[in-house]
Amino acid sequence: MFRKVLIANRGEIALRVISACKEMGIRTVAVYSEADRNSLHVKFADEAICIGPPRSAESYLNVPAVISAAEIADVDAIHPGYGLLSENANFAEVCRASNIKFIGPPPEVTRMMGEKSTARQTMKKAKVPILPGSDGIIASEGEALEWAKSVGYPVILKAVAGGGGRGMRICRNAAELPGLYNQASTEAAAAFGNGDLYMEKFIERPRHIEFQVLADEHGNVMSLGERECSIQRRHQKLIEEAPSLQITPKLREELGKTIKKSLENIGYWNAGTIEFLMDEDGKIYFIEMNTRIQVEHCVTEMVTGIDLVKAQLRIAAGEKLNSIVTSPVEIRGHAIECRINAEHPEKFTPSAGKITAFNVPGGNGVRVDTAQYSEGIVPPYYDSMIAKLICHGKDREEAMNRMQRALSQFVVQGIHTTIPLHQKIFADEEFRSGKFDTKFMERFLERQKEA
Ligand code: MV4
Repeated sequence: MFRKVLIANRGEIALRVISACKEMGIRTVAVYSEADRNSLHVKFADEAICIGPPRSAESYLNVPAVISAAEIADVDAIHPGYGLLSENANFAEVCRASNIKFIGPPPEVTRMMGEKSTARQTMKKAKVPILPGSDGIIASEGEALEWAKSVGYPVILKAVAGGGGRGMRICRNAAELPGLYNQASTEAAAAFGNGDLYMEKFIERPRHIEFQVLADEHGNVMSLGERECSIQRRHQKLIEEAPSLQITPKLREELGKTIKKSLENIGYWNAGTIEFLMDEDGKIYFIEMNTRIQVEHCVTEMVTGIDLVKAQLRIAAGEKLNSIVTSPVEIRGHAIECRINAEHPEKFTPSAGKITAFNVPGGNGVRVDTAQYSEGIVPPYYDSMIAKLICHGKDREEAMNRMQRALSQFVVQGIHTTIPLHQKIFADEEFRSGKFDTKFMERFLERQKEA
């Protein structure tokens, strides 16, 4: 096992990784920006190194600064967390060249999956269901028109380098396609430095369902079941749960097997997530793969009892999956996560500043992952998520009731948070019914306006 690990991240995920390391007897090195001097990840790591000014581009995203810190501290490995450098194949390559183990998949696979149309083709070859769409990049408006005609409108244009909704356009007829093609391409070029597009049949009211996988460096892959992530606003997830009410044990088993085979073929390792859309008929289609640990990994941990971050560390140290997960994966009960953001709950504008009071709920079936504390500062430079509140119950009903109880005991003063918004969602009949799709938040916010 590693002697010493550097955590190239901040906030709750940096603390999450530090916690896993502490329990495994691994020494930890935090890196931090000037704005994070008083952060808990700095306080709880064995060592901490300042790597630059507040802005991420000058600190957490500064590859030479992170690598220098790793060399000075003489670490064996780097855990990138999520976001920041976690899906940067160049960073993983620099780690490899510097003889530092990158805790994640090999850079070749990260690069391939980052190229969304290539990922689509790879999954198609492995018999994972994909949506009707283009075979690779669409080079011109003319080609786009041809594909749209063969696939049938509506279609969606997506950036090959994209993800998270940027460089995407929904197109409903041939007349509007050329304009939307140019908009999407221009937006993608500005955002990702790559304007290449591909195309899929557009699903009007999809559910977003994703499968968690673990894979070791000896060719063994395992599915840990799915998460339902349809409650989102502007491509930011607000609530995630496991399992999904839409996935039968049979479908879970079958998809799990298909996913396992597909990832064995490409030489994937470490933790990963396969994203699917489910249409109104319950058919499920691959859309993209995330080659990192995700924010919402905790709901999978709660229902499987598997510590995913410890698993990541053990996989990266060369252990085999069957020594990490020693009994068959079972889904026990139901878990739901609320992302608590420092935002105005109605305007959704960021709310940075000093937290004057902070009370975290606890008790049976409640988990809070946060790096915030009373008198702490929420800096304006980073993602607005300040805590994750995760509740487990014997079934969805108990998990929801527990969440309502825990939300009522979660006190954050001095800044605005999304806690009041979450309380309203958990009182909403459509949410409680479990029958919703990615358009839920639009409908919900309309209902709130009327009320
Ligand atoms: C789609 C889709 C419908 N059909 N693909 C959004 C983020 C990215 N990961 C994939 N996304 C979507 N892909 C097909 N073929 C619907 C979404 C989607 C969405 C699209 C436009 C505006 C808001 C959206 C919210 C959730 C999902």
